[in-house]
Amino acid sequence: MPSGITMQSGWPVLKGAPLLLALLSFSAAAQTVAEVTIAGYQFQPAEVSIKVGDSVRWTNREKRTSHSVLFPAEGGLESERMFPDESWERRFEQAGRYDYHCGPHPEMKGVVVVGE
Ligand SMILES: [Cu+2]
Repeated sequence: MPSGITMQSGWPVLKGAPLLLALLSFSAAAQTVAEVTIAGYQFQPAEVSIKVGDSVRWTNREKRTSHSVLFPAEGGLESERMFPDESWERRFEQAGRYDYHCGPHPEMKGVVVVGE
């Protein structure tokens, strides 16, 4: 067993406080991830508001239809095609309004609003 680690109740317990503090500060600085579900040919919610540095994760919950997320204002930047139960995540580094739609189903629309 590595030094500095003891077993208590079946879980390894770290003796050193510095590592614990490092873990806590890491989680405090962790970004927020807003979840958007894709189901019934809709983005739910269709509008999400986040802060700069946060991410949005889209997850396809259809039974058999694949979808994507396409941002026409950014040269058609498009996600991978998401098959059922797959997801795609994007981090937003700049404030603004990001309208998007599904690649194969342009009538499916959504928007990400990124605030300072
Ligand atoms: Cu679609």
